[in-house]
Amino acid sequence: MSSSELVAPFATGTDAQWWKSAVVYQVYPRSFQDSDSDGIGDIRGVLNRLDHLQRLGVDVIWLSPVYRSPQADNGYDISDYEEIDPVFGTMADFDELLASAHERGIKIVMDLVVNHTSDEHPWFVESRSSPDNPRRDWYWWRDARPGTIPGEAGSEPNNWESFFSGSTWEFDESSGQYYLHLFDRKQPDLNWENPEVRHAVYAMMRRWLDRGVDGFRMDVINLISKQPGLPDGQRSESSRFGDGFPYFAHGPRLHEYLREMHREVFDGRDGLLTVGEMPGVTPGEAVLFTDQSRRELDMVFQFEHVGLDHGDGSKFTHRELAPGALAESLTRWQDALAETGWNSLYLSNHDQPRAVSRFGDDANWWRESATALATILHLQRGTPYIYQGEELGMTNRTFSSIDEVRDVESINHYRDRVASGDSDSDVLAAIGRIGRDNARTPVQWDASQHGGFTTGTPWLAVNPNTATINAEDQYDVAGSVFEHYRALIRLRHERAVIADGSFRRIAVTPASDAVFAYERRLGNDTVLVVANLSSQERVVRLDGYPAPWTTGTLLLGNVTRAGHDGAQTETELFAPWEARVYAL
Ligand code: ISL
Repeated sequence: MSSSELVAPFATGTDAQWWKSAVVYQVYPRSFQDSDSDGIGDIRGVLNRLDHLQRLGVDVIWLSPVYRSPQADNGYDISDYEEIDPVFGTMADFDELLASAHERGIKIVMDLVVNHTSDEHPWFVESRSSPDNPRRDWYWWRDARPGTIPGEAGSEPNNWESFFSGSTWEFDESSGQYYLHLFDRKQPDLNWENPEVRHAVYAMMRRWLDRGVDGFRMDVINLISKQPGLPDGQRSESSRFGDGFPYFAHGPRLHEYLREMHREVFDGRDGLLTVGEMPGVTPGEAVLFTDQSRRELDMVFQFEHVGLDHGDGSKFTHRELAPGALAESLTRWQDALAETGWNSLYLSNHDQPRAVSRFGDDANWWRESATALATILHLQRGTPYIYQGEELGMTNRTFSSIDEVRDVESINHYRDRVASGDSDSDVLAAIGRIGRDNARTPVQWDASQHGGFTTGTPWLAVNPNTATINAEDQYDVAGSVFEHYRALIRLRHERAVIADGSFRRIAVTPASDAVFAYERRLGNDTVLVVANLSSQERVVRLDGYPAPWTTGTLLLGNVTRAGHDGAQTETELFAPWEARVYAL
């Protein structure tokens, strides 16, 4: 493919809210493309695949962490914010990637992981060295619970449970104190109460912007302010831990910190994008974080729709996804941020299972459900995010042994549950359904053994279905998942109504949970999306709405058909997972 054949990407221009018509693509570098045969993806690998991203037409790359890191959590444990980890390449490679992406009109947004560092970061090494070290207070050090013996189980300063199993407190023999880690024990939480910490982070962010990067995706940024006193969480009968979430999320100084960061880092700079990852954020709070006049963030990642299939207590406890629940949840967020604020739109990322396996029907209607889900997501009001491989319809895999699993969260969970008496096969089944390694198998570029990802041995096995699901087989193939994504991106770039229009859900009769219909409107321009999100045929009739199949123009669909029979009919038969987009 010569570069003249490539679709020119969206011209990002100078408009302050350019990201309203942009589409972001997440690269998880470890699994994207290996260039040096060590089995791990790297920055030169991303460079080698920029054609793919340009062909797709995306405007922005969100690059998961490439900083120096012991890789306890695949780079979300950073030991140097200003160096590139040798596993991913060098700073020269990074600069070349940035320049090359910019030449193609693609921006690069960095992952910013500042709720915690690695325990190997010099700041923590100093902090740990002695209770009087000037950096002691850069992290959360606490004594054992009064009346207990330091270091014994149950002596932790409070009863919070880590996201990655076990207590959030790690005992440090040499000082007899504990440090806080909401994630792995190799990820100590920074103490944002300390202004020196905040200003060190802001200075580091400014240096990246000076280098030319285009913004930040901020890892668990809603956890940086904690409730003073770090109170015990409420305990349930089933656990020795309490629920610390109300005390470590959305703490009292969160808005203050975000506004300070904005002032210190972003004021006076144009063309940037900021998105805060915020597990547990409510629509009301999201409006505040993303209200442009408050000068906090451009958008947030909310978690409501990716929690719909979580059972009580943990994500590993499954609850059947209720029909219609996804559309209902997405609609609630569209309505809540209709006037003020802005949504980010996503179905998957490196922490979630594959969207087509989770929300679609990858066994029977793989192509149809992957494209239907893409359609309903991308044409909402908000900025869509594509996670690598989603544009190919990549699926979950199965794990037949814990030895095939690499993710620290899944491995800790496995250890914990098997020690408590759960069976190996039950725990593996849960990991196969919801575990993070589903998303982290390497990108499937072609049908060869390792999918074109590496000529070495991949760090995590490539899904064997690369034989049938891969990029090479989808380029320029009408109706392929890839070409469908490409068409959706083009629609956003070409039609102001997709970027800026209002959203309104349209009811259908007979009422059906499976059908998601909505209208986008800007002035006289109206686009209507109708999708059957089920594996059964559905007869669709829109409530009090002119039948688009007789009055509208079909802009995009995912099922080939001869066309409407021409009769003036209010109802229309939708095939399983059929999605259509009409201009009215
Ligand atoms: O995947 C999850 C566990 O169920 C989420 O709770 C996840 O841990 C949460 O979304 C925060 O994710 C981010 O921070 C983590 C890192 O492991 C994730 O990869 C990152 O996206 C700690 O940095």
